[in-house]
Amino acid sequence: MAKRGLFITFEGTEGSGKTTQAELLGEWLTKRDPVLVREPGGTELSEQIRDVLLYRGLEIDPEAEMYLFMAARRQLIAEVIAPALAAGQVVIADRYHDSTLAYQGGARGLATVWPDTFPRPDITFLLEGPVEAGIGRHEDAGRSKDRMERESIEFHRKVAEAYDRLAAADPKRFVRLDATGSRDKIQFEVRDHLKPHLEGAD
Ligand code: T5A
Repeated sequence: MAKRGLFITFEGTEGSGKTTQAELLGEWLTKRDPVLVREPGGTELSEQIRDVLLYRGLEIDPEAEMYLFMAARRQLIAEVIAPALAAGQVVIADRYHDSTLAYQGGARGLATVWPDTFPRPDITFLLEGPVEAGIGRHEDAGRSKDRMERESIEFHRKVAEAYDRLAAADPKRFVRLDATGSRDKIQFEVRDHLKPHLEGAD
């Protein structure tokens, strides 16, 4: 059977520390030459869709929004994720399809599916903590709010509840981490959980 790499994803609400942890993990795994991707984005088309989704201040129909996120993802899979996994590489994704299930499914109330052509992650780290704390981190960093971040606190609470349900339904794949811990503590836990997977991936 063809060798498959290791597919690691990070999920969570706004400002929960996904990017920070994905980057720290990339540094730890640098000798394995991991592929780091962020969503939406990571290809020319996907970055253009990201601009439309996050920055343009457009009124977007919720279902159209879902398909745009998924179109950006499908292009990223085709150009980057699937070839890297087929080549046996480690792929680290800062958000993936669980974001669509939580934001468009859980918070916007749309019916969602997991397309057969979207590879399933081997392990998903869910960073959990009060949604206000994550939004507060962005405010502390002086970052202006994008189209999604401007949604109400109730919207972001629904996202957190949806993540909670997703993790409860798939405890083998999800690893729940306390996002209120220090960067180093969280990263230590990430590495600890990954050790058995990495032995298998050698
Ligand atoms: N979206 C996305 C959907 O609705 N559907 C989808 O299918 C997809 C893929 C993406 C938006 O699109 C939505 C979700 C989002 O609203 P984005 O800009 O990529 O937009 O937003 P996020 O993925 O949420 O990324 P953020 O930058 O907002 O948050 P992160 O990556 O969770 O947090 P991070 O690491 O950037 O950290 C935030 C701040 O906190 C500090 C960092 O230094 C930084 O200042 N920090 C910590 N501070 C204290 N303790 C720690 N442990 C810390 N870790 C990080």
